[in-house]
Amino acid sequence: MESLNIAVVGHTNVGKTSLLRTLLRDSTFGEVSERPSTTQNVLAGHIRSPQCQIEFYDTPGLEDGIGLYEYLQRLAQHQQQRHDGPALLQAFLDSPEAQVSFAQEAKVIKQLLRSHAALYVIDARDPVLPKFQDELAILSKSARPVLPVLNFTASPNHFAEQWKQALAKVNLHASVDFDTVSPPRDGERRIYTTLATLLPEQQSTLHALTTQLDQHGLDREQTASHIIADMLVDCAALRLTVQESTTQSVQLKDAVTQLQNLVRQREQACVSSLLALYRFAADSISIDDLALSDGRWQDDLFHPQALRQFGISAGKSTAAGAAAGAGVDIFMLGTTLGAGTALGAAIGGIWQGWQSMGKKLRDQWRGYRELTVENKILQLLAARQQALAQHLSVRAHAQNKTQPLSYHANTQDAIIDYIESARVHPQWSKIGVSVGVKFRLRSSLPHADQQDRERLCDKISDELTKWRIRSK
Ligand SMILES: Nc1nc2c(ncn2[C@@H]2O[C@H](COP(=O)(O)OP(=O)(O)OP(=O)(O)O)[C@@H](O)[C@H]2O)c(=O)[nH]1
Ligand SMILES: [Mg+2]
Repeated sequence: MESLNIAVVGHTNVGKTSLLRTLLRDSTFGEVSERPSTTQNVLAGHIRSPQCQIEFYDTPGLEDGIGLYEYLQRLAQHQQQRHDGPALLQAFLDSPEAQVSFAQEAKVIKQLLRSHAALYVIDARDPVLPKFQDELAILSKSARPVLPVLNFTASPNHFAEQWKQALAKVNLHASVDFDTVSPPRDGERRIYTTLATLLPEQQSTLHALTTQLDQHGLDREQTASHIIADMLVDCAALRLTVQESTTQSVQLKDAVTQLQNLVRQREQACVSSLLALYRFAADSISIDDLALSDGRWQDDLFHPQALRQFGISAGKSTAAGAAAGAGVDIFMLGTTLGAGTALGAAIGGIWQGWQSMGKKLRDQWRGYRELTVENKILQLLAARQQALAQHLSVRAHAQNKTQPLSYHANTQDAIIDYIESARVHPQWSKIGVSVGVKFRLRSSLPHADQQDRERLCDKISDELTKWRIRSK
């Protein structure tokens, strides 16, 4: 399949590379900086699928549009076909000036002549100056469709209207308002649908691209839910065993700390997976940097303030702090469970498990206590990761500063009921526990268990997706 080649051109520092980061959903594409002339060479990025293949070319800024336009005019006087724009541009590329005075501009023109169309990026905060009009006059000689992209339109003061009038005067009647850092919801789609009107023979490719973008968006949402559900099941099923005699001792505190650290690490792994899914660099966002719109999201997972931020009541046990086992349910598996039918029934699976353990094993378990992660913490984990997924799904890849999360998560009871059901299946947790445990976790689950775990993850994941869609 022949690829559709699109050059991204414009004055220096107008956001060409940033636009490509956003369109390619790649926060690592090229180099972006506040200083001019950051991009020195043409850099390609692509979107490829069986249905469409698009190559984008980032180019250096057109710095001396005025000088180049004057040079082209002089060159045209000696040209036989003075109305053949592409031939004139080729004559420029073949001239010594393309190596010397206009080396940077020559790279842009060369790429333009190799492309099917160009996106001309404009910093709409700039008034329409002659240098930009000269740039447009040069581009028009390429005989390639040019789609102006009015960037920085989310800034308070911009001249987008004046730009549209000026563009119409050079027969550029279609343009798209954009902002690479805070892109309008349908901005990307409008770029492609407008391009399709300028490139009728590429309509099916561009249509396939927009369909693919929609489908990928849906797929990403579902995968994000699965990533979160998997983490929640891992944390809900996580169990640490300590000797009963150590209940009031330093060891219990250590075990609580260990459990908390394991949960923190598992949450961080979930953050990393979500960043990779939405194609953000692993170090582009840390969980501590994320702010809620009404305050910082920097409190530790096990701090009552963290719960309050997400509208989860801290309750007495958690508010009492870590010494009382913040975020941790402590229940006896030994004597209490062995004798107390009520508790056994309440935690169903464990009771069943206890009965089927056999005497030898039961005797081994007597005198031990188990630590698991409290429901409120599971709720908070769900809320935080949901907020993160919501944020990443709309965050532009050109954005270099972390913006506050405008989304307020609210946990749903249905989800917590599902999540909690994993508590009685300690073997479902993939979290590696080595110190302080009585039994090592199984490295691989029996098939039936694997299927049950998958089914639960699917259920939780469906609920998570519905929840995010409702909150949009
Ligand atoms: N607020 C805001 N900032 C933007 C936008 N587009 C780009 N920027 C910022 O503007 C600066 C220049 O962006 P680049 O993408 O490097 O611009 P460029 O056109 O590729 O620049 P050169 O490669 O030097 O020609 C960076 O600091 C970007 O973060 C936008 O739409 N809104
Ligand atoms: Mg650049």
